Amino acid sequence: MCCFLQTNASKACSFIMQVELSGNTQHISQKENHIILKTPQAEARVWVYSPTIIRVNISKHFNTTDHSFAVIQSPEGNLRYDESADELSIYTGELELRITKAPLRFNFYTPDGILLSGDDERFGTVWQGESVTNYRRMFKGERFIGLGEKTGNLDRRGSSYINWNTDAVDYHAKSDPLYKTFPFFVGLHSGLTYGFFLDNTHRSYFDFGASTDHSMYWLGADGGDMNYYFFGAQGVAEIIKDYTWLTGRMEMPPLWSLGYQQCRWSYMSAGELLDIARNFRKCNIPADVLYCDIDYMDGYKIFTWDKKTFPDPKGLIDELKAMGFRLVTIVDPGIKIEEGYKQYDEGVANDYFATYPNGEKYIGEVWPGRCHFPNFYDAKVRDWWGKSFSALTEPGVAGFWNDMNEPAAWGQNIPNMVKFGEHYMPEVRNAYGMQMSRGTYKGTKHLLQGQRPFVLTRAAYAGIQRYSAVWTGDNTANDAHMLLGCRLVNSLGITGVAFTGVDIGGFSGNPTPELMVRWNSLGVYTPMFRNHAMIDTAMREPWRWGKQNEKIIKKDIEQRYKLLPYIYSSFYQSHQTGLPINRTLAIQYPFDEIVYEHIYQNQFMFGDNILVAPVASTERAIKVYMPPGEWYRLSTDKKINGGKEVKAEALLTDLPVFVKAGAIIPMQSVVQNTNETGDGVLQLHIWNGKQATSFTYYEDDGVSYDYEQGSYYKREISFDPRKKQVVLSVVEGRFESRFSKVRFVWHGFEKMKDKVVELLRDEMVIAF
Ligand code: NBV
Repeated sequence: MCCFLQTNASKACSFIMQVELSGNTQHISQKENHIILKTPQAEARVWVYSPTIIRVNISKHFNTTDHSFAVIQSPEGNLRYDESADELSIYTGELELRITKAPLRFNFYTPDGILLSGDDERFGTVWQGESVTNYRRMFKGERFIGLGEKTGNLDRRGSSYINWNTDAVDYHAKSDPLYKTFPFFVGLHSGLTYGFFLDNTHRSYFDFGASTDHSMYWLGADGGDMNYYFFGAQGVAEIIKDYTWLTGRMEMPPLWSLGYQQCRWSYMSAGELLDIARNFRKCNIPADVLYCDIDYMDGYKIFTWDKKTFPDPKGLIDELKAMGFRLVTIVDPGIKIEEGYKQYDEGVANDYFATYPNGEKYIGEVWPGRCHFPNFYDAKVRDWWGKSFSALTEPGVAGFWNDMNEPAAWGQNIPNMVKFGEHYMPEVRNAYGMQMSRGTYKGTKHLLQGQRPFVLTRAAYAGIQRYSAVWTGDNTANDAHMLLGCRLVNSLGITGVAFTGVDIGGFSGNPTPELMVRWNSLGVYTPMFRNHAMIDTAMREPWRWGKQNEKIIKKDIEQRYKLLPYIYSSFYQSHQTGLPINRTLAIQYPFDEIVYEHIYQNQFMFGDNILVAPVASTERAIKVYMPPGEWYRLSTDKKINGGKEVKAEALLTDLPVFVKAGAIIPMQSVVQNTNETGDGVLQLHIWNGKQATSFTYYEDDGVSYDYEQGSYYKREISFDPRKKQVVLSVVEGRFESRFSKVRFVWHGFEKMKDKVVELLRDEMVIAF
């Protein structure tokens, strides 16, 4: 039995997996803001979203609904195109799409007519049953980066991936799929960049030449349309900006969520949590956040408290607050089947749960036992879910941790016929965690009356950055996982998710003291710095590792707090531009081959100015790739000429961290938590360099949304080696800085003494 590829049309064939090509264009029309091309098999629609973003949707079903969980922008009106006998061309000024009519093929060109990316000439878009695949031409030397939380190498070429949000218990350094779906990647070849976002929530596939020859790669999904956005901007950072314009950017996070976070499955009682909090303060180890994992609940029923072990949640949270701690509690989607339990009763009464096609409610087992699962795709259900958080916000919970939302049920195999409203599970599964987080975020934002909620989620789909931070699930206490974690975080950054973290120390297993120390030193340079561990593992708090190691970990956590002004300003940059905090070197140096070498692929920039070289806990020296330019080792101020590989010492007390020449890094004195104002002196560290540089400094109250109404403090700080001066521009915004003085700390300058002056709102010019 076989089927033949027919370039003209699909021929009748009894074979169930018959291959259908998209065929030849027979009719072209224009409707409002898009063009429609019809073939006997399919319909393709094309929209322009901006001069660098074009959307193509090729469908067999001529569907009328056009919904996206990810995209928040609308196309431009007035689409214009040129037509010849064979082709149709859409030119935006920055990108050209040429559509071949017979067979129907889509090719994207730069304004100078160079092919950026396009269909494989032979196959283009193809269906087999309901599954749709786009075969694309692959260039010599083409690299691919992105897809978010995916194991493997920075360069995805030669690898294949599946998106199917999974509770990846015990995942390892090669497991796939994990918890999240980001069907977005950047292609790099011939000094050119492009981005590709397949907006389809079905199980999807990406094969970057892993299973084909070197002329073609392919991507597709089990159902839905070949619905993609093509990004033609030049530069990886530019593409990330465009992608996050399309799918949204994060709000400013609460400042406290950038402090040190201590978690465990579980602190079993209010008493235990308070002991942990007191011990942080006793040891003078800074920390801002403590967590309640599932055991705080009554029988794992969401939105309840165990009356014996957590008898007075408000009293507990008040005591924690008095010590400068915020509490985050976990929620899972599974609602226990138990009459008299509020969420169960309400969910049943209003039909809020997933069902079988005959209307019976789906039952799966999770922590509480037999459960129903909310249909988070329905706005009413999200609204109800959001309101239920009052059980947590009333006593004072400030952060909301969304777990098990792939969704997970014991056995990990929710039947395909389970329905969420009108959708069968496989159509929308990959967006379940995102829609749960959306309900959580909207609901808690409302309940907190003007305070920023901190939302954390395990499962996600493209666009999650609008609602939540993410962490990379149940990693393991070993070096491979620590290093993989850096790649996962870096890759999530390419797909627009800036607020990310891993379980520092490893969720399962017990880290060696060396691993714990090393991982904490990397935690300083991770957007979310959270230590977490599985039940029945050794306790993980900083003081559990012997006096000597406690001292090192304390120093690292102090370093995190010193860097908060820089980190907060970097979050502001993400909020404005979508650029991540942790950036693979491929963002700034996409065509530098060395960046992709396996020994260097974990390196990353932390914000604009800091380069971090992760090292296994067993190593005391490492080879580091220093990109072109001059650099300094952060701990010693030793100058290094870049554009080469160097050997760097990597003692457990001193992670190899480097600073760019000309860097401006605002810091502060050590505080024990972010409520403290410290000594009121903003420290401006400046590393000498040959080029003029600048840094956008940003501050606000760190907790409210007043910044949206102009209550912020923003100024440009520039360093000019020729004029020999540092200039702080006039302050923009109404907010009063929490600093009253500024200390200039000079690095790599000859005989320069620190200088402390009054911090003024007017322009300040400091000569050196
Ligand atoms: O709630 C318990 C754990 C949690 O600690 C972990 O961070 C999640 O990823 N949760 C998974 C459920 C148990 C998994 C074995």
